[in-house]
Amino acid sequence: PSSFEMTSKRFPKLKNDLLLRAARGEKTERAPVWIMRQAGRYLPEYRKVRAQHDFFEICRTPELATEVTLQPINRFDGLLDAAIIFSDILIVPQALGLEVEMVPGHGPQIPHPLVTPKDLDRLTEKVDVHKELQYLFDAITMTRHALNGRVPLIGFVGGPWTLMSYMVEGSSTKQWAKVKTWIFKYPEASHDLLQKITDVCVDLLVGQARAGAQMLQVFDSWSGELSPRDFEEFALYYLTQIADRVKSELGVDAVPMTVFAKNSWYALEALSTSGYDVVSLDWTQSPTYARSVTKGRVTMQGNLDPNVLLAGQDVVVEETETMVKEFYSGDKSTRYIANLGHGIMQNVPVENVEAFLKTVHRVSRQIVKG
Ligand code: 1CP
Repeated sequence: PSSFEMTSKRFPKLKNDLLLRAARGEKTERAPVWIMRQAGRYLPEYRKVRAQHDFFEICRTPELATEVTLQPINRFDGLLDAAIIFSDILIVPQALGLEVEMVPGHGPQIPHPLVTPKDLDRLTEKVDVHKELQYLFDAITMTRHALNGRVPLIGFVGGPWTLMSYMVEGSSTKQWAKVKTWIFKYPEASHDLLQKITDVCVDLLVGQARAGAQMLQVFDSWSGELSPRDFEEFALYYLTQIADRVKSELGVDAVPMTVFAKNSWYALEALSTSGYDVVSLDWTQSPTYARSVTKGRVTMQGNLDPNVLLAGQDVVVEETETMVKEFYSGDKSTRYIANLGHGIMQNVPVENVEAFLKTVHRVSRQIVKG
């Protein structure tokens, strides 16, 4: 066994396994809850670390990544049921040989994006994730120890389509004209690129689980830009491949996996049979609709509009209560993990986050108790 596998056997015992039980479809005494992008700019303690260090420097320094991952766990002590490792989806394009900068106020920028299929020659032929991204595995192992079993640790990657979008657009242009040109004008090269990205994602997820991640999430944040047919060909095919390959490579050590294909409401049924244990929902589909489509095959995660947290605390409580009740709809055995429908915004008041978490605890516990 590798050094990771050796270390993993000595991890502290998990004291709160609500998230993992909910993911596997087991009964929980209340809904587990965590927040996409919970470690980040809405926290003053994060901004303090960020003022002293470059974004990717934090990712690459296990001590800093561990510190930042634990910030929301410590601040909302006992209220969060998961930690998610501090990193970014864009470490995959970096491993493939593209330069990525994090420009404050603008998000990620790739100064030399892929323009035509000829540019695929610029990508690293065969990526060794242990050479390029070992720091992530080290950060995960260190964080898992530092968590001391308080909550499970989630590892993640970006979905291949979303990563291809960044690699071709060069930033989050929110227009997708360049990457759409690729799929319509160069479909074969697009598939070559998506497959290359997928191979790295598989290795990266397997490595994260072996390093100590207890659950894995794939963020396909821009999948909703595709037509249903193109989603199937350019996104779903690779998402399914990731779940299959990661689970078979991990074998008996497989961990639950979540897929988040934002705005791809039309694909909900397909996603619920794509090999993932959990489907993370954005706010554009109602819990009632999601229940009726997924029929208990998977655990549903989500889906409060992140903008609700910008309103008053009374609104946060009311909206959260309505969401939780609708997910359960009177059925205590509903497979459910509470979350937002997308990442938390940077200007959210911290008290509203606490109100969201406390409301999920209170309302879901009440429902399950009956
Ligand atoms: O707490 C956590 O959730 C862990 C850290 C995390 C995660 C899961 C970060 C830190 N990024 C991500 C995933 C990620 N990154 C996604 C998928 C989830 C989502 O859609 O929100 C995407 C699309 C990115 C790309 C990215 N990186 C963006 C989005 C740009 C856009 O177009 O909206 C941004 C702003 C970043 C930078 C970033 N990543 C993470 C943080 C805290 C930040 C802020 C950068 C800073 O501190 O300057």
